[in-house]
Amino acid sequence: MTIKLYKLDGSPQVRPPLMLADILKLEFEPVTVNLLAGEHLKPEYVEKNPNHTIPMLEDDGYIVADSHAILMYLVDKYGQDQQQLYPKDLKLRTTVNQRLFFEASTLATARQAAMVGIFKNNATGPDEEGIKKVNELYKTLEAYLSKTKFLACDHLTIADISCVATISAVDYVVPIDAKYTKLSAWFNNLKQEQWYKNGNEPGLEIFIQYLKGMIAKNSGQA
Ligand SMILES: N[C@@H](CCC(=O)N[C@@H](CS)C(=O)NCC(=O)O)C(=O)O
Repeated sequence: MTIKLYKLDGSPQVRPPLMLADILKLEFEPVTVNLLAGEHLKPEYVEKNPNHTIPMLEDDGYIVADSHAILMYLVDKYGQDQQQLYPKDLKLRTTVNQRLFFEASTLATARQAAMVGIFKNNATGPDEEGIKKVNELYKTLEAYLSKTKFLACDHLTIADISCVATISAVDYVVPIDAKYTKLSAWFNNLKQEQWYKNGNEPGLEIFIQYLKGMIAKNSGQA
C-alpha cells in the first residue's frame, strides 16, 4: 500500500501532514509538484484535484485535497492508539473542527495578507494592514489558550499541528508579542517536539530563505 503526498517542501500547508505523519509513523511516497513551473495546473493534476492545490493525498487511489481534511482523514484511518489527536467525543471534535476552520479561513488569509506585498509588490516587510490582522489573530489564539493548554483542549490535537505551521511562518514577519504569554509558551513548547523538528523545520527553513531572498531583492540588496 502506498500513500502519496503531493507537495512542495517550502509550502506552509504541506507541513501539517508531514508533522502528523511523523507522529503516526506513516511513510508517504513524496511527489513534488512545482507550483512555479505550473505543474499543479497540468490536466492530470487538475483531474485529481480540480482546486489544483497542494498538499494532496492519494491513498490507494482515494484522493484527499486540503491539509485540514488530510489531517482528519489520517487520524481516523491510521491513528490507531492516537485517536485523541482528533477526538471522537462530539463536542471536543467540534471544537477541533472550529479551530481547523479558523486556520483554513482566518489564519491562512492573514498569513497571505502579511506576505503578499513582499511576494508581489516589491515590499520589504508586511504592511500595516497585514500586521494588524495578524496581531488580532494572535489575540484570538491567546484567548483560546487561556482556556485550555492546547488550542482545542488540554492535549495536543490536529488543530495545534495545523496552526503551528502557519504561526511558525508568520512569526518570521510579525513576531509574536511577548505580552501573548500563553501563545509564546505554546509555540515554544511545540518547537521542542521531535515531530515539529522533523516535519516542520526543513520546509520552514526553505520558506524563510525564499522570503529573505525576496526581501533582499526588494531592498535592492540582491
Ligand atoms: N486550504 C488549502 C490551501 C492550500 C493552498 O492554497 N496551497 C497553495 C500552496 S501553499 C497552492 O497549492 N496554491 C496553488 C493554487 O492555488 O493554484 C489547504 O490547507 O490545503
